Amino acid sequence: MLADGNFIELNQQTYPHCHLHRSNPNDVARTEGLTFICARQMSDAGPTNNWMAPADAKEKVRPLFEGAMKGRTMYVVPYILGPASSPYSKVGVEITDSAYVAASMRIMSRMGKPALDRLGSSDDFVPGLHSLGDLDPKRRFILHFPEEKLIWSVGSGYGGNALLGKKCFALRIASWMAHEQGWMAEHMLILGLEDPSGKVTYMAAAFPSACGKTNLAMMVSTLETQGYRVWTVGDDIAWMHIASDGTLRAINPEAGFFGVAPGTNIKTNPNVISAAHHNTIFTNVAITAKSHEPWWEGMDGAPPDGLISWKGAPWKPGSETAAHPNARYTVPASQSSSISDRWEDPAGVPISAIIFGGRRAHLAPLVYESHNWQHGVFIGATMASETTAAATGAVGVTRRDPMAMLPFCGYNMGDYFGHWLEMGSKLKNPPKIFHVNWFRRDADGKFLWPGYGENVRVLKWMLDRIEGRARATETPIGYVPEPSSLTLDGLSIPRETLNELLRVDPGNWMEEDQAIAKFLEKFGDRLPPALSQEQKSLTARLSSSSVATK
Ligand code: TSX
Ligand code: MN
Repeated sequence: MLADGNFIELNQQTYPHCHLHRSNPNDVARTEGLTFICARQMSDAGPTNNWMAPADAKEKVRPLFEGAMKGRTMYVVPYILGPASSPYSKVGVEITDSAYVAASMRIMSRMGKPALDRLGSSDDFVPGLHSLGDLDPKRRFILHFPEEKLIWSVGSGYGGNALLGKKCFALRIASWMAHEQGWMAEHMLILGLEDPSGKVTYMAAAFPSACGKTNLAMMVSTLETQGYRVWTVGDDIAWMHIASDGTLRAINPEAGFFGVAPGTNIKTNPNVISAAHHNTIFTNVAITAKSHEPWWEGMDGAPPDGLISWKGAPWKPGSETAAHPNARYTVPASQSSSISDRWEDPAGVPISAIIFGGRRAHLAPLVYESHNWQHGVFIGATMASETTAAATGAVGVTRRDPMAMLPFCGYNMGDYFGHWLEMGSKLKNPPKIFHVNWFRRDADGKFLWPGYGENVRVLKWMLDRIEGRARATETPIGYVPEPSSLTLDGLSIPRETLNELLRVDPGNWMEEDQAIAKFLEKFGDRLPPALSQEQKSLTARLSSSSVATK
């Protein structure tokens, strides 16, 4: 890869065994418009997915593979998703003509011999066929055949389109399998919150993009002196099964972190910064011309002199960023000092809380708890984030992203909501479901909550709720913390700010409720009746809007 230019060597003193890969400038992100669920019935892909009939898709895309690998090296990449010895893990085999994909899969999965050993002579694996093709987006297709558990991807070498174990298998194909087999494949981080006695409580959390999921998964607690610490099990995907004792057990199907670099620094995520100093592949970051060290916007202060942009040209301050906004690090999970000692537990970790969230400038309180599992599923199904980056269009537009699965649910999302409801009824003591919003602003546009390591205070409140210690106030949307039940010592948050963080405005929520009702219509007769009932109950509670202390 060094010889053919696929890799550029980084500074081997300060970044040992680290390399830079530059992708084609027209191939820098997942392409959802070119991603298809090829189920026999269009209705099984549902209203939120692109669909092609399986035979039509194969006929259309097969010619793009013909001769595509001529003169290239073909890599056969067997891999395990999940700990090698876990009954919940699954095997895939990816065929690819990209050395970058093969090298990345070695970090992101258990690749090679462990996978062949696990597979033996079994044919129980998900085949994935990948070719770079000619990288022309007009000849790019990411196809999923869930009924035969098959993936075809051509025309892109970018992570989520090309590392077929990640979004294609671990989320889209796996969510279909999970629906068939009675488990869950979710776009969730998994963390453990250690309390002063040393007991660890595990939580899984789903957020839309740009909410800092990886940062939360690897958070450095500001309550460490009080004995509260956060351990990382995973930062992106959770596979969750109901164990024989009725608990929900989560494994991380991945073995690495494929994270967005820009914005990552010693303050926002110290653990990943120190982890990504060795054995790391960087994609589309800038580098310093003299010392060959990676750089990106938001790493620290001003850009250093002599930067080479992600496109390989000398960079000058101006319109384009030095690193691509979607530049990435690919780093082994084991290298994070926050990694949980149970991150490879074959039995998974028991999940006590599920957290949904989003970026809401004025609507959602810092945290609230659902009345029960069914109400929690309604909260997840209707979660939304307001857009920030000017690059993605209008700022402040509300985008609904149910369970953060909109681009990743491999089947009809109405059926997916139904599956969530059914899972809850099978769990002996279902996890509590919460919603968080780190992004509420005051009238001047200032963030009300300091976020980052201080979020442990919100996690602690959840733990106290689970253990029956913390008091909450019932509101039309769920239970919000009684201000005194939040641990705020060492933080100087004025009482008015706290009230504003926890406020539920019935007027604003009535507007939200109308938007939710409209959104749910999209799922037609595949929407579980329980969710329309939840929506109607919300309307009723908002109308009467009585507030009582539980
Ligand atoms: O990741 C974030 N988290 C979770 C951290 C564990 N971000 C970054 C989001 C983009 C990926 C946040 N941004 C968080 C947060 O909790 N909160 C905010 C908003 C915010 C930004 C800057 C400040 C405070 C809040 N700065 C100061 O208060 C000085
Ligand atoms: Mn993700």
